[in-house]
Amino acid sequence: VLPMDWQDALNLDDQLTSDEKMARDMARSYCKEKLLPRVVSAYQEERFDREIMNEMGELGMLGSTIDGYGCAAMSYVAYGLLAREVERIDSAYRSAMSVQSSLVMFPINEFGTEAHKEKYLPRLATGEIVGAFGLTEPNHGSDPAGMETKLTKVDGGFLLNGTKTWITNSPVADVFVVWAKLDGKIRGVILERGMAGLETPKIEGKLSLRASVTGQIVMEDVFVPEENMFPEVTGLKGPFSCLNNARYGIAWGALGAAESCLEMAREYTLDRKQFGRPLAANQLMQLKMANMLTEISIGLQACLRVGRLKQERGVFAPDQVSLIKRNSCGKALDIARVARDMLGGNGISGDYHIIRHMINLETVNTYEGTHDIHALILGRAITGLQAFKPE
Ligand code: TGC
Ligand code: FAD
Repeated sequence: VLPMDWQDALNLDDQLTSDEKMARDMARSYCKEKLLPRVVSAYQEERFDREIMNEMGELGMLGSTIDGYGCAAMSYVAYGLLAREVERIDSAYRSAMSVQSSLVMFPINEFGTEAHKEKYLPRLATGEIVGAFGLTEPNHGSDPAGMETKLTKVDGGFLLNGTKTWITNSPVADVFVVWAKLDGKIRGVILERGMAGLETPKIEGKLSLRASVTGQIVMEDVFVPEENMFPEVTGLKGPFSCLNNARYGIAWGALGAAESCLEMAREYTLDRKQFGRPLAANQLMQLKMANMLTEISIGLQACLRVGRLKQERGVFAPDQVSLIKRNSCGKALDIARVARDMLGGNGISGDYHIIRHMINLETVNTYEGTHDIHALILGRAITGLQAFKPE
């Protein structure tokens, strides 16, 4: 009989290239040495350490799938593996990496002019500058088609008015990819900190994703030069193409958080004795861990499959990304809740990490399309009928 390694139950390792394994191992060491020691205080103090972007940049973890402009040209599977390692520590750190890579560098590389790419990508890749992505508005979250942020044509460019909210990294960002309507059509523009009329107030008092800084982008008659607009892309497929990439990374990342919860619950219940024997010797505990391992292992295989399909076909099938984003986030949240319970009173202590993952995963299950919005995307794919809104 071949033994099963519970830490790699379906032999994911065998399906990775040597470059992918190297990227994963590099990220794992970095996360353990640099991110883990700071995360408990960062979460408690609601603090995002800006230098994390420089550290990730130095290791090629920003815009890692882009070829050129100082980026690492890794495979999409390697990008997923990075997200999984980073989110083992905290979803906030994966969020910082996702936004920079998938929501800022990706659209500049995909939709930007050569001048945009040369101006921004090398510095985003090193973490010298930080980017943010503005789609969500106070009155339009799940339904960005209704956005109110508006561009008005003026001499040499546009005036931009509106408010984006719940924007990861906006208070510390140097550049902003913002989506707004021009004559009723959605367009993307690049803004820079310091433009007159642009403010980025921080949203205080979050109880989830506290090691990430979140804010608004408030734009009052911001003059945007014509050359700051993405020239070709119009409509929702602009922002949604970025979301396909970010959602894919999240699907891997959320399972990293779940793996971390399983590892901690296993270790704790092996050490902790009640009624004269380790908690892990109880069938109820083993059932919980068996369920966790099953969901994590199957979920990772699904992420790997979607990553390989992207490599083969060059694009993501968005509904497949919805399937794995929804599955990973929902399952990871369930796993974190059960793992929290397995630690009893200690389960609510920050020192044991699980409750932090659990509370973070509430955000991860909501942003980039909520669990139910992805169910409706899948429902539409199954039935051909959209259920988001009245026809
Ligand atoms: P719908 O009619 O479905 O589509 C409109 C146009 O967009 C195209 N499209 C896509 N293109 C590429 N990829 C996708 N995933 C696409 N989905 C749609 C579509 O082909 C169509 O193009 P065209 O040329 O025919 O016009 O649009 P709808 O208004 O009915 O939207 C439906 C719905 C609900 C699925 C969509 O609005 C949605 O996904 N809502 C969720 C919003 C969301 O995910 N927001 C995320 C904000 S960013 C964020 O959360 C960052 S967190 C970062 C972090 O910290 O990690
Ligand atoms: P709503 O759309 O109001 O949804 C509320 C509830 O209603 C949800 O349960 C939803 O599933 C449900 N619902 C909505 N429509 C339907 C329907 N038709 N049928 C059934 N149920 C429905 N956005 C950005 O643009 N950039 C960022 O960097 C970013 N970072 C974020 C960071 C954090 C910490 C958070 C919390 C959010 C962030 N977001 C960002 C915003 C995020 O994408 C939105 O919160 C998300 O898309 C949901 O929108 P909403 O909050 O307006 O909720």
